[in-house]
Amino acid sequence: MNSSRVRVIDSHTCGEPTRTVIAGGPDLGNGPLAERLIAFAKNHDAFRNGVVNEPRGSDVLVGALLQEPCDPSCVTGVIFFNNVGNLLMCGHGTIGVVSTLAHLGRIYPGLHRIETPVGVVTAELREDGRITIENVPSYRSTRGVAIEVPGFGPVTGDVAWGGNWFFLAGNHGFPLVQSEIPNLTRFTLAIRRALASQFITGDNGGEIDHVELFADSPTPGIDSRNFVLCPGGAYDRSPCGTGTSAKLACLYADGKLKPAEIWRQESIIGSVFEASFRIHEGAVIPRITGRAFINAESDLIFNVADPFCMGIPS
Ligand code: PYC
Repeated sequence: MNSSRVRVIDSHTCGEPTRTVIAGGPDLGNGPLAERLIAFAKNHDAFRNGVVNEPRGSDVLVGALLQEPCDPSCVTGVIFFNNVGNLLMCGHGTIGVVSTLAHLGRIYPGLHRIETPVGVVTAELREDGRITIENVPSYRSTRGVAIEVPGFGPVTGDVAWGGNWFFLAGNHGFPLVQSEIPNLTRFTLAIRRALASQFITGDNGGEIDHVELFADSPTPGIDSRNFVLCPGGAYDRSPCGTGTSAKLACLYADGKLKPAEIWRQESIIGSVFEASFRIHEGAVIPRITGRAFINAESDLIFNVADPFCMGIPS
């Protein structure tokens, strides 16, 4: 046998793609998801590369590897990965996974629990296809961090957790429009390098691998537009579930948004998440509503005779 197959379902959530591996993935055992994530990163990086990167994928694709959950009240466990490594949590990806499970007839409208390496998230699948996820507790760890960004000058932003670590800045001087995407990408990459060189991290040294810029939206009824740089250098086509969660935590900390108030977050391509939060034991629990569409069901073929069987090495 010189080839193997990996069964995937592709979807996009507000424009941001998710490739869910439903069969043919590596065996990571049945320990806690955080341990399985470490095993995946250590032993199966070629698989990650082969599934999401060229020639089968692209920089923007996020992979979701379904796992048997430890907690039997969860419908599935999931490990998210991208073009350069793994994601601890992924909001648009969770919405994509829920749509995929519904497409497969494994779940129906109602409430579902999903295990991730950073905790259990819940998802409500509605009759109209919209999905609301309730994310992990989110919080701002540092307010008003001033950094010097080489080539661009000083920038001030907050550091916050929404399932991943974010640097969030509103006062940056760039218009958030699609024609500016190459410049926004250069700018946010420079911010990320500056954060690393100035040893600015999330709590416990957590790497700030996402940068999120905000501006007003030109669309009536929308509270804000964002541009989100993802760890591998691509920008999020969706408003970013974990990034919107981090934003809610900052708004709450600043007294600008109350529990249950709606925040409409628009992405740089104009897609929208409707967000709100509740407070549980003092923590912000974000709720993010969006919609995903299935756009492919396929078998990835891994042929050992193919020199780029496991993706193009970077
Ligand atoms: O929706 O949380 C998200 C996300 C993270 C990276 C890309 N999308």
